[in-house]
Amino acid sequence: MKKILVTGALGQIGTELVIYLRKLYGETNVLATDIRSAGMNKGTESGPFEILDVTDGEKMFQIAKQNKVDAIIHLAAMLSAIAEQKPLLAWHLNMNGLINALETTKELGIQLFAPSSIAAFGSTTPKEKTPQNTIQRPETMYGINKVAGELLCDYYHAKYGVDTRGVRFPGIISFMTPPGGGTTDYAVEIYYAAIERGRYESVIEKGTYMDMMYMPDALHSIIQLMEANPEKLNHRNAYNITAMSHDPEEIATEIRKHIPTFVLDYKVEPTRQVIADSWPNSIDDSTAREEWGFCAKYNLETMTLDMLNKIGQ
Ligand code: AKB
Repeated sequence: MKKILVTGALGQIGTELVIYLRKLYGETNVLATDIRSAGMNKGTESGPFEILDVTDGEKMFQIAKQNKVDAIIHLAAMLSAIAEQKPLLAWHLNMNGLINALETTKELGIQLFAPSSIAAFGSTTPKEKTPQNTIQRPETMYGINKVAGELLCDYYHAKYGVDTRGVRFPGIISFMTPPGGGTTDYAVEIYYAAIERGRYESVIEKGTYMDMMYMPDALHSIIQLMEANPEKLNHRNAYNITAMSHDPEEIATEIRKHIPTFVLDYKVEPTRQVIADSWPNSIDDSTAREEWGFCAKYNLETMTLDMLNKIGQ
């Protein structure tokens, strides 16, 4: 049975991924790691957990070696909006964390999943149906980290044969653990606010479209790509994937089908808006569909229904 180490296991994706992986591969075969203690998170407490600061390469290597892991899923990162406030810290965490994961997987001859993001595109990238291979000149520190990360993962694959794989995640919507410091976070907050207060003040302007995906599709995509036949993977780092593209108004309209009195106001936050304006309106994920069968199940309608039900419970 495959043994997997997850970094950033207490984050938005990590929390749910660890639970999902443990169901698939067995409790003891998934080692959750994070810079914080697992006591803060019930789901991750059920199996092995180690404190790991991903900028400590020696510790990452030792933990991976001692636990004889076959793969690292490297999720620890600083997201786009907060990275604009702390660019040097973002570079340190995002780049050194990744280089340590690449060195560890190279030395141990194991697999690496390192996610990229729609942030890897910039304002000179074609905005509609952004192709798999296109201009990538992002204007944010996070985006620069992501492009550099994609190139490094390809480099380690070509030069050292490391089995690196990655996707360009859109904004991920979920109800278990909130995201922190991202530009797409509003699309999660809006659901909580709808249930708790019946109104929401969006930091992102109406008419701003960004790609989104519901968590179950994001989790499935990671496993599907990790298990895909390597011979079919011509664009390892990283594949465009998406499920939907919406602006705040469209999400609000969908919420109003369930909460008719829901009110959406705007208090646009300039930092996040500039970032959102530089990202694609919608990306083309046909390469992921062709090479490893990616196919999202949730759309805005089915996701909204599930989000409201789960938050309302
Ligand atoms: C962010 O908004 O920074 C992230 C992302 C799209 O990578 N959710």
